[in-house]
Amino acid sequence: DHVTLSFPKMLDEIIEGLEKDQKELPSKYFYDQRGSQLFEEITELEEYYPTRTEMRIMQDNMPYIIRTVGSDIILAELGSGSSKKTRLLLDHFPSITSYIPIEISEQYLAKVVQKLNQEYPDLQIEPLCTDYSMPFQLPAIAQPYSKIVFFYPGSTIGNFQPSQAKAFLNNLSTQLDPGDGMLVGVDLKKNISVLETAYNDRQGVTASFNKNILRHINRKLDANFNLNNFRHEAFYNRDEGRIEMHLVSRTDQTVTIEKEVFHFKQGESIHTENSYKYSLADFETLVSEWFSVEKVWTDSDHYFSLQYLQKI
Ligand code: AVJ
Repeated sequence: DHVTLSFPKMLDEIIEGLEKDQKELPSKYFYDQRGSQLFEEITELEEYYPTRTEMRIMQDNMPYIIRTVGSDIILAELGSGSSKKTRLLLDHFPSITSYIPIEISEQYLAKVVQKLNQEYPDLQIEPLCTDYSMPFQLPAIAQPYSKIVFFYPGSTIGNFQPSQAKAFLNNLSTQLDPGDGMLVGVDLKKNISVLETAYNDRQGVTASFNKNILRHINRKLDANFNLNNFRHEAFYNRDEGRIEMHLVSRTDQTVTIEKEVFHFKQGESIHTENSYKYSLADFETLVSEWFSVEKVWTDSDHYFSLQYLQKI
């Protein structure tokens, strides 16, 4: 974990979050190997509509998507995880010059790249283990290519607050020339009960995923969170247009992280994740300083969208 989850930075970010009045933790720290696996389980849940809806949109529009994205491209995937959606593209895309999976969870990335190398022996894969919420540099590609396309599926862009999303888009766009692009999945505003059900599954996989952030901190840092002393909470915040996930303290308790002591009152929460839901118009406004929205594909329920943006 030398690149991003380096000890001092992780510690600083965690202490900073827990010192706030509303305690918070950066959601990227869900994703160690176990967290990535739990997220994979979430994507297969009946209640969690985004993954299968996005996959369906991709399958239903594949020739059109491929025509829009173009050929001889460098495909750089942000938060590549299991690369399952990329496989869909790779299987229909004869001419991806290089694939750059960008992923914070180092061991998970190594495992997935090893598998991809076996499955796609002709594909040039240049993995990049980094925290892409910070400025980063794409590796240099030796072969000729027509353009760079970032692939950012899953509505993971919804984890950023709008101001953070703009800073992120600004960073990304420094790596792009006009005509380069981004294929991005964006979850849409919808019936609140559909949203809340998706983040409160009956099997409690989302609860385990949420609590894994504490386990990850215990493992990486000298910390003593007791996972049983927190309960999962997820709800739609209508004013902010986002699902919020929290871990609520079941009792008054203290937790020590590298000699720093934190107090939790019974009922006090740690805010662990935002998942913004957009209208098509709001998303277009969000990106408009850097990108034009070239194409939008959605499902028949208008639950989710896949969008092709072009750098302007
Ligand atoms: C992968 C970040 C898009 O916000 O829906 C799933 C993560 N959190 N269940 C999301 C998540 C709780 C997911 N993203």
